Formats: sequence, structure tokens, C-alpha cells
Amino acid sequence: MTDSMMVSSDFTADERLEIERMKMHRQDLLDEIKKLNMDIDAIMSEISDFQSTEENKVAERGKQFSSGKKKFNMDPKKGMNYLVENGLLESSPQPIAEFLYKEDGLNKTAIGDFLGEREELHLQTLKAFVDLHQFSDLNLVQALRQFLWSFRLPGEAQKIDRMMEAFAKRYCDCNADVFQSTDTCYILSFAIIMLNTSLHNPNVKDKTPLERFVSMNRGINNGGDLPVELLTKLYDSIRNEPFKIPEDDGNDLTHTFFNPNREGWLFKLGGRVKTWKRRWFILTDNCLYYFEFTIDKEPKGIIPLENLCVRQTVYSRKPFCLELYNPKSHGQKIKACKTETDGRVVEGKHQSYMMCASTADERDSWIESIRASITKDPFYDLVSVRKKKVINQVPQD
Ligand code: 4IP
Repeated sequence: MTDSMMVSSDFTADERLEIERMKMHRQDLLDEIKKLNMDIDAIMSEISDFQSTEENKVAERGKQFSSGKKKFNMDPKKGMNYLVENGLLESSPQPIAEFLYKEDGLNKTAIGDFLGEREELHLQTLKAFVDLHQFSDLNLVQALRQFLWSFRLPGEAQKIDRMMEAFAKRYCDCNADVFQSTDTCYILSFAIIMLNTSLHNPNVKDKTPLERFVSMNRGINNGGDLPVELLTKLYDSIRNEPFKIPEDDGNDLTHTFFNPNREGWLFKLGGRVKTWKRRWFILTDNCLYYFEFTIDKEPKGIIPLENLCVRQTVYSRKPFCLELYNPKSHGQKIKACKTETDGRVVEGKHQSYMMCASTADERDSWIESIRASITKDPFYDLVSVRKKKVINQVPQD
């Protein structure tokens, strides 16, 4: 007889009692398991709620962060305030510098603007940012390539000065034996940037040869000369590969140091006797020179562009005119000189200079070149002050 065939009458009273007890115990256990399962379900649902809140929080922070970056790209100071106020970035130089140096998707113009500001936090951040660059064992051109790619230099002279100063200091810290002072490094860096413009800007006709580059940099190593081999190496490097500058919005370094050196025919209106004369104009060194013939050695006139402005205008049915004028002293003569027919050099007589190009494009190019020439002055001033300082120092061995 098998177990299944047993009926309750086959058990003794004690056995039946025991079976009843076991059944109840089993039911208790099943109830217990059910309760535990419910508890587990409750806990699992709490965990999953918690996870999704955490995920939501992370996603929320991610959104806030990328919106902070967008704000930064539109207005660097506002964007930075937003990131700090929302606890997404610590408001101190090192973390900010790392954010600017490493974070993807930041606009390099905005980085440059932020780093160029004068307030203490910005100055400290600039230092920390420059210190994140590793220039050891790089020549100056290699270091400049790295530096100028990490942000876009703003157009303002004082900002550029601070940034190039910080760069020169960092370069000299990383390469103690190359230059005798940070000023030397600073001056040479500017010379290299201008060389880059001269060699690679198609508007610059007069390409600086190696000899001129070497002679331009005479005496800048605290009164002594830098090794010609070094200058040659830097020159070749720039000649073979121009600087890669972050996206151009028309206000970058190449424009800042745009050395127009434009030349071409324009008609010029006489000062006293209003006749149009065809003259060969050369724009260089922040001056406009005009000649009767392209091969003339002496110009008929020289107009220094300092303090002048240029604008497009129309004069007596001549459609492509540009005018040079002095915005501050209206009605007064512009400082200029001209050669009279008898060879005497006399003061110019113009209150404004009216020139006429043969097309609108030509007129606009002249206006652009003249403007660039007028605005580049502050940089030459910055560099020339330092040049005077180092050239007057006694050379050290
Ligand atoms: C001359 O007219 C020329 O236009 C001169 O230009 C001009 O000198 C003279 O101005 C003007 O009188 P004529 O040749 O018909 O006499 P350029 O020197 O290029 O020949 P600017 O000063 O414009 O060069 P005044 O202001 O010098 O008279």
C-alpha cells in the first residue's frame, strides 16, 4: 500500500494531530513567504523609484551643465555665474581653468574673452589656464601653436598683452635656458605671429624674408642676439605651416595683426583745385603714400593715418569713393605732407582726402585695409616699449 492510498482512518489520533499541526505550520510558512514577497516588492519598487530619481537628478544636472555651457558661449560671465550658482562648477581659478581647457563644446572666442578680463579671478584663471599647457622641450613656434589653438585671442590690445605675457612666462618656466628674459620671449612671439601674417595672408604682398626676420629681432635677448639657427628654425616652421587659429569670426589674430601693405591705383581729388588725379597708392606702416608712377622713388604725398578715420562716400556722381577724415577736428587740416612741382616738401592742404576706386569691391578692400592699419597700432606700441627695454640692456653671456 502506497502513501497516497492511505486514508485518515489509517492514522492514529496522535498522527492526525501531528499532520494538522504540520498543515498549520505550512500555512504559516506560506503566509510568511507571501508577506516577505510583498516586502521585497515594496523594497524593489522603492529602489527603482530611488534609482529613477537619481537618474533624473543626473540627467537634470547634465541638462543644466550643457545649458550653462551654451550660456557661457553666448555671454562668458553670465554663463560662468550660472554654472557656479547651480553648483556645477567651483568658483575658483583652478577648476574654472580646467573647465575652460578640457571641456568640449566651449566656444574659443568666449574662452578668450573670459580669460582676457581684468578682475582678479580672471587673472588667476588665466595663469592657471596657461599653466595647464605643457611647453617643456617645445620650440617657441610649437608652443605658440598649442597655445593659440586653445582659445581665440581677443582683439583688444590690453587683453592680448596680458595673455601673451602669461604665455611668455609659462614658456620660460618650462624652458629655462632658451631666453634671457620673458620680455625676449614676448617680443619674439609677437614677431612670429606677424611673420605668420606676412607669409600666409594673401593680402600682404611684401613677404618677410628670413634675413629681415633675423634683423628685426636683433638685440632682443637682453641686448644680445638670439642664435641665428634658432630664428631660422622658427622661420622655417612658420613658412612650412601657418598657425591654425580657432574659427574666424573676423576679429581674430590674423586680422588683429593684419599688415595690409596694399597698393594700387586710385583717383585722388585735389586739395585746393578740385581735380581728380590718378595716383599709385601704397599703404604701409600706418601711412598712405601716393606716387605719380609706380616706379617713382619719391612719393608725391604722405598721409599718416594716426587719428584718422575712413568711410565710404559718394562725391559728385563718382560712386566708389572713400574718404579719409579726422573725426575729432572737423574743418582743420589733416597732418600730411606733399611734394610741390618744384620739389619742395610742404604741408598738405586737405581737410579730408577723397579717393575714388574703380569698383565697389576695390573701394571696400581699401577701406578694410586702411581700417586694419589704423587699429593695429596699439600692438606695435606694446611690443616696441618692451623692445626698447630689452635692447638697452647689457648683453649677458
Ligand atoms: C592739384 O591739381 C593736384 O590735384 C594735386 O594732387 C593736389 O595736391 C593739389 O592740391 C591740386 O591743386 P592740379 O594738378 O590740377 O593743379 P597731386 O599732388 O597728387 O598732383 P594734393 O595735396 O592733393 O596732393 P593743393 O592743395 O596742393 O593745391
